[in-house]
Amino acid sequence: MIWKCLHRTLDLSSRGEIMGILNVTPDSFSDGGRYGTLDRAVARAAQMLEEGAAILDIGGESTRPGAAEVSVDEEKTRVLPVIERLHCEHPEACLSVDTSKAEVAAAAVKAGAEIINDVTGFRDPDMIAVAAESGAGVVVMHMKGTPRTMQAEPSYEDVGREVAAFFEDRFEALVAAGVEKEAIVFDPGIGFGKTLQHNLELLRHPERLRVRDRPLLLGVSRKSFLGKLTGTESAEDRDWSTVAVTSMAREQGIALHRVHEVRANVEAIRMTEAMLPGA
Ligand code: HH2
Repeated sequence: MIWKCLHRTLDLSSRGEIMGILNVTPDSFSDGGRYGTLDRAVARAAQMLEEGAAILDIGGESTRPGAAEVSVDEEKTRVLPVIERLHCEHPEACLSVDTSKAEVAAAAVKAGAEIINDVTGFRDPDMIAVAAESGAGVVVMHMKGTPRTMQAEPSYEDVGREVAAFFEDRFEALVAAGVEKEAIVFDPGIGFGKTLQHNLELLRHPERLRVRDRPLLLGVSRKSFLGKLTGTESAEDRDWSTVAVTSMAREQGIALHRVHEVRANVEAIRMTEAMLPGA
């Protein structure tokens, strides 16, 4: 199983990869404001690469429920200098931009990003056009509603079926617009318009989310459902429960993991891979 991302191809057939989160926002739920200056963001990125992240996901707008909206210009001002500098100083890193805005995505790819991670799942035709024209890898995430509305009593008849149907629909739209099949990765969007039970149902049956044989990416890192199950109030105390999910998800075949704490999750996937039958 491969993932084509602009200038490189990741081979995920027997090796998963960690995507380190770099939020250059003042208000992200667990690390908001921490990497707000260029030097601090670049230093954090270097640390994550050192710890084994193959991909860095740079985001300039928080998606937490009720977060303030950010203009195109503001988002560009936040993410582009970081991407430009990382592209120059760490050409080995595969850079991803976490955005739902086509203009930001296009500028980020120009600046050196090779992946577009869109939490709205490429519902905007302009985003699809940027993906097709650029040749970037794409992360199609499922979200019910918008960040503002998503946690207002989300309900599904069958969450797994609905998420898989969304992936199928987006796959058709992206491929019809000229995006290569091998550039597409799917993400069930844990916590995006989902209750605790919906999140658990998705995690129990990742095989139901496997659409068109494309890899899955999972973003559970420090999310509130972990706190509900383990009683950890503070997001930073949820790294151990994150690692537990990463290990099990890797065992179930999920290759890509978007996390804040890189080293522990890299070790988790390498250990799991070593124990898989036939390794
Ligand atoms: N989760 C968040 C943001 N982007 N992208 C993908 N593909 N999958 C996810 O699960 C996902 C995502 C939310 O987490 P975080 O970036 O830590 O917080 P915030 O949105 O507040 O910046």
